[in-house]
Amino acid sequence: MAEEVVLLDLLPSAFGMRVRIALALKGVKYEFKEEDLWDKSPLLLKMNPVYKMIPVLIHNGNPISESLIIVQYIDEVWKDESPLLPSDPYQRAQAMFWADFIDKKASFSVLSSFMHHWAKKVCMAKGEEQETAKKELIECLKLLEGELGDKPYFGGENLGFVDVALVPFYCWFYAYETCGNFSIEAECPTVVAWGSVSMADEVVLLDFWPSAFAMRVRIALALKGIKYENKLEDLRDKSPLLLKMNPVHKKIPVLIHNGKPICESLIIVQYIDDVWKGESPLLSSDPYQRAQALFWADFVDKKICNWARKVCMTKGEEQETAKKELIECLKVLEGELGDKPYFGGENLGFVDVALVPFYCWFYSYETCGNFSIEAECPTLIGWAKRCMEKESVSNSLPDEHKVYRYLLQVKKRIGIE
Ligand SMILES: N[C@@H](CCC(=O)N[C@@H](CS)C(=O)NCC(=O)O)C(=O)O
Repeated sequence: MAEEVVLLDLLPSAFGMRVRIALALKGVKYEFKEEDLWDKSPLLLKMNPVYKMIPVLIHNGNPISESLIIVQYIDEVWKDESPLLPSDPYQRAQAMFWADFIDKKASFSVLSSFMHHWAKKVCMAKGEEQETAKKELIECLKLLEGELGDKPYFGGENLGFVDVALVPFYCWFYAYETCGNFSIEAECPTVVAWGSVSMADEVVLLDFWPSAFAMRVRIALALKGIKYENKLEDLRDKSPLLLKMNPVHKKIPVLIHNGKPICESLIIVQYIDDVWKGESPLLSSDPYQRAQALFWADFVDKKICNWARKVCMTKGEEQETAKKELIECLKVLEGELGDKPYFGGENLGFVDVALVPFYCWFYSYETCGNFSIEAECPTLIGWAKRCMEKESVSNSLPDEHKVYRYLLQVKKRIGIE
């Protein structure tokens, strides 16, 4: 049965953020419904009649309220991915204790109306009251620093329940510091360092602008809305980082996620889809559909790349054969597309991401081979244009004339006219 997961939430709510983080860690897809807390929806009043507050998770029609209880529920229902609470009863009780401490003592939301906690006072009070609040807030954070110790996360090597409970408040630190005119970092550097590590997913792409393989990765990252550092490689003078990160093939693209390298564009796109599950899923969860998508992406690598290279790099009969074969392969892909808008169906999928980068090379193939792909494969060109209407695609692909100029330089360098 398909899971129906709905979240009644409000974007700046730290309590809502807890639930969003837990759902993202578990890779659970859900419908986000923004509430107007000044004009609460009948659904919210019905689903949380006791507190009438967000967040409320509605799982297959059943409502769950109170953020920490929701996070615990999520952890129990979606057990396999990123466990948040330890299974050991004592460790579990300890995690619950600190999450409860955060809610009782250091609960920092300025929006929540029922609280008299220190952070709220830092933001809302003045004078002596504010000074006391600042002192108490720092004291609470120092206690949390003590609990963190020298572990990277409260949960140990990975984010756990206490991390999910506390980290949403990290994005409020700036507000507290500005209202209270003090520096949390000066007082509690460890908790600030923990916050920035928890927030940061360090993503680096070793890239080369005309590479269709690298474009696949750029598109996937854009579709998932992931910020990353782009490091352009000079393939004639490869960086020590590239040689270290891809010692087997020494090729771009390489994705470096929190220090760990992933190589081979199709494997990288799959990895991105696995890690950042929530947004724009690329591969179906159905094993057969998944296998089909992998088959066609592999076909692009085996057939299209091969014949396209020959169209550009050969002459005479060899080139004529390559043109014929390329067109034939593109027609096979047209057959697979059928009358769907995308290979992925209603939305861009894995095969679309694998194939569309080659569209910005079509002009080069056509110019080198003196033929028109559009005349032979109009459906495919219609598909490519549809893909290009998406910013995640068009912003990831270079101009086709620039690609052609690059190709001419390469041909000249290796002595092909
Ligand atoms: N199968 C690889 C192909 C990658 C590839 O061919 N990269 C080229 C640039 S387009 C490269 O790094 N070439 C450098 C070299 O061969 O030394 C993938 O999908 O990532």
